[in-house]
Amino acid sequence: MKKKLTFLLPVILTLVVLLSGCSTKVPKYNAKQKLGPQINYTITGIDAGAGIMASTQTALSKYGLTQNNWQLQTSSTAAMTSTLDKAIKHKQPIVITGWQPHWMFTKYPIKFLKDPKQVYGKTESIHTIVRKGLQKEQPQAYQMLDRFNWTPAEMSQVMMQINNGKDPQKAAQEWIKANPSKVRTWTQGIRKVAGKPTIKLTYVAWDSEIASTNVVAEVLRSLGYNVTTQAMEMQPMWASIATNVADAQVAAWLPTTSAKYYHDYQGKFVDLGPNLKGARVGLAVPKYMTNINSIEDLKNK
Ligand code: PBE
Repeated sequence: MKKKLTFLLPVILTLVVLLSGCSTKVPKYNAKQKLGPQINYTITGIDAGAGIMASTQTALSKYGLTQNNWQLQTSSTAAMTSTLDKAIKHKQPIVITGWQPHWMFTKYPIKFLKDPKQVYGKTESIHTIVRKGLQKEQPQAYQMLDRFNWTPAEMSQVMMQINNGKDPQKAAQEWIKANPSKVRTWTQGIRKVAGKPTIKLTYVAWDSEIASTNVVAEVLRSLGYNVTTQAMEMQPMWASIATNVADAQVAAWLPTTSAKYYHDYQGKFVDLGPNLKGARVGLAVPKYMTNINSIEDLKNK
């Protein structure tokens, strides 16, 4: 009996997988039916620590969606974009946590939902945050970090290369090579340092931050620094700067997305201001969901 069961187990498991595969197959988006039930009142999110997740929880309550059974599903950027990919292939309904710059807006026909209550804010800037004392101890690195700034289009170029499979460091090196005049505005007049002092950069492994951190790291290396980069969750990233364990991060989405940590650690870091302007955060849906244009539509349509 036992033997038979062991033999049957793989067969049973395969059946279960196949059957559940069928039952989770969502039908195409139907504009004539309420959206909520079509997607189980679920917004597809990313990693729990991301600011966009906290903002989305606020949105759920401010727009009265929590009482309406709406929920936010935690996953990862990679899992979310792969779910989005499948939904779009089959014209299925989906609501995701979206942001720009990101290749999801280049690769897929998606649109931001209007946010009349301004939960996610209008536009955001990404700021460079360094530890106290860096200016005094590593003035060249400080100066380069202070000057570092680029456009969403420039960041997207690096992100796209990485999304196409290029190694992030290689993508950063190639972008630097292809954009010498831009890079010069960050480095001109800064003399190279001797003795290879170490600069520690921390970041969260979001696509935008993988791109920016690698570019900054390569430029600092060209100035003679030994640069280490370490990926971590958002809270430890802020803590690493506040406790002088790391030197800098270029991943502070403000004024809304990183607001919690910006306020929690206020006074324990130096804010060098925006390195990128015109970022945006919100909820997004495929463009074929033509009647869903505002977060309010999640409740009413
Ligand atoms: N993001 C990308 C991050 C910041 C960078 C929007 C996913 C977040 O904290 O939500």
